[in-house]
Amino acid sequence: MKRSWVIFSLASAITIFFSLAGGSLGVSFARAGAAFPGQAQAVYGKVTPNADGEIVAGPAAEPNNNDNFNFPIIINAQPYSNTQSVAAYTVVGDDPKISCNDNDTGYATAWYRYTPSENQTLTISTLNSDYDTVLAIWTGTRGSLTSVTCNDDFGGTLQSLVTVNLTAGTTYQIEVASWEYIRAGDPSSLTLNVSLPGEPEIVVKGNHLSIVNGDSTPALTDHTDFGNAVVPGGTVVRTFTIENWGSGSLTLDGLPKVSISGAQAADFTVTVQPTSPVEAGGSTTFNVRFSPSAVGLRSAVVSIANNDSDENPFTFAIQGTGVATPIESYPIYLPLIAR
Ligand SMILES: [Ca+2]
Ligand SMILES: [Ca+2]
Ligand SMILES: [Ca+2]
Repeated sequence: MKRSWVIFSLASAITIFFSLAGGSLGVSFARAGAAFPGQAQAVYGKVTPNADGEIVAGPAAEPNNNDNFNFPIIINAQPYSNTQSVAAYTVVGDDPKISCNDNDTGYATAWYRYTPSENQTLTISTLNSDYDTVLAIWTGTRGSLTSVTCNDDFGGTLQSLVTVNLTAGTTYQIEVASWEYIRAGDPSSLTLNVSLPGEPEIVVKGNHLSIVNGDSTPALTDHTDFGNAVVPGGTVVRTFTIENWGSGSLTLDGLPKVSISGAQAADFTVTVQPTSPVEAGGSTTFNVRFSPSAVGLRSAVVSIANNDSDENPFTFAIQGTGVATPIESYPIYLPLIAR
């Protein structure tokens, strides 16, 4: 087949007329400078004129995020963790069929890319994502991918985990597909983890938000700021979650497992301790009760001893504010004295 091509820039709301001789040909689109039709890459879409030779609606532009194979998130080093949303992510015509996926290509594909500088064995997982993932590792280029390995459901979860031998200098395309179609409002939080096999990865959350290890700025949003409690007697209880995003068992080896230190440590009590160990992909919770002994800002530090090699102990600051008991008011009735 013979092809012709032109390069031009487009502004919005401009109408372009194509003249195609020789029958019902289609028009393909590619980004300038990228590969063009026939080279299998960077084809943005193809439209075919109707019987009157008109193209009434062009193809949707491909997104410029890692929904698109051409815009992967580049992983530069490991251990690596990233959480993102795949809401509104799509599957396109040249997304590959995944051999371990009984749902063909799957849906809502997201792409990462990693090129190791040395031979490595790594564990790559989607543990702690909140939807049914399929994970596939490929080499090659768009539309011409060779499967290295893949996994649908790992260890009784709907998430995925592979341990793979990687060769120095080879570029690996890491694909996460959703097993099923993701509708608006469906769970769509993807967590991708890359770590050495058998390593745990601790993640601590308050109010469903990750708390950074060493966090020294308590916030109401992630419950590290407990807010106000009345002195005396008022209490505020917060629940925190410890998750294991790694592939090895996470051991909480403190005694107690969660301890409180700092200036006003006595105002904070761990009323429910977490359980240990936390298996790969698992989680546990603990409760902290704030009961201020004095008015004003009360501060302390939570510490969690564990076997995550680069986050032991895991610590974060907490605070709350003691407020005075409201003064109750009583109406006073004075006798009216007639003079
Ligand atoms: Ca996609
Ligand atoms: Ca799955
Ligand atoms: Ca870690």
